[in-house]
Amino acid sequence: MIDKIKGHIADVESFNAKTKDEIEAFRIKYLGKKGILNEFFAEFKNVPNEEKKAFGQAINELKTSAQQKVNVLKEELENSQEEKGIYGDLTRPAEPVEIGSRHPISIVKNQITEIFSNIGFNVSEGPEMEDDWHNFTALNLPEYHPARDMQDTFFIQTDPDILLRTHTSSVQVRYMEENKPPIRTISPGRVFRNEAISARSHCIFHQVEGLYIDKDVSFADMKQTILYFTKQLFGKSKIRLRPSYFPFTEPSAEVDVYWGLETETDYRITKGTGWLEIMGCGMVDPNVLRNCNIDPQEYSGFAFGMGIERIAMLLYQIEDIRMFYENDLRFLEQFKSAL
Ligand code: 2U9
Repeated sequence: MIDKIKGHIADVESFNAKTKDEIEAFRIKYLGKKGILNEFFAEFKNVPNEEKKAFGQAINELKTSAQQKVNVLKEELENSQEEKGIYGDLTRPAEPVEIGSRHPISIVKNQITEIFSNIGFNVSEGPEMEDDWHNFTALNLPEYHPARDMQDTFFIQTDPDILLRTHTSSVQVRYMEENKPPIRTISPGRVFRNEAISARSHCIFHQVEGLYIDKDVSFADMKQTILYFTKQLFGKSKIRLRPSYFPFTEPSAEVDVYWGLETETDYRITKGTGWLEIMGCGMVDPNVLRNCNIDPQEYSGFAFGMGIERIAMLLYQIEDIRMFYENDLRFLEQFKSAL
């Protein structure tokens, strides 16, 4: 009997199969319910006691080698099929590819950047963690200047000299320190203000600030540049400048765009006036130029700044600024853009 089993083990070891069906037939022959192994197991009770141990070992050996053979043959078959066609079934439907969409803040930032780059502005970037000089002092906001209270600041640990920038004007201070006029640069970026979060404002938001320095740059140049920008971005060609105050510009102004009063939404967002405030601007204060090693006798310039969230909320009629930071796909998937 044991010799018979040994004969089967030899057969199993020398067995080969090329197809799935052959392997399955082999499996059934040895390991199936009515297979050879079960026949031997049924025979076990008739084996004399002194032979039981050797018999048991032999059928276990047969079982293991049959199982191993089935596994090895199946694996070989799979590998050879993969080799035959590494691309698999070319007629099968393709995997669906989910195409992501750009974040609305990036879309609007890219649009603004594009509009200004078409009239010769480059893009400058700088650190989000700033020192007091670049964020405040160089911008005509010396220590104890009351205007510093206008922007509640996040300081880094206990060092009062290191902070999270409250505006991207700091980038432009750096740019002026490193470049000679003529300067035409815009600085998009993330800024931080220690403000309570609500539907209208957030402690982290994005700005684009612009700076133009050259000989004989006038207030009229600024006005025309801003008008060009509002026409391009909003398709609106009426603006007004209201006097305002910023420590880094003099004179300073708030820019309103005439949005119109055609729809109910126009009424609501303009509070019935038709006008919408979209940015601030002004002629760069001579002190700021001096702080950045530019002679105010020789050069003048204008600067402007806007909040990207505010503009994106107007363009897309988004009611709550917090939507930008929640990463809700139902919100984000609505924005498709080539830019
Ligand atoms: C330098 C000198 C002057 C940048 C300017 C504004 C006016 C302005 C605000 C709009 C909404 C910031 O996001 S906001 O809160 N900004 O109104 N920004 S002029 O003036 C500069 C910049 C750099 C060297």
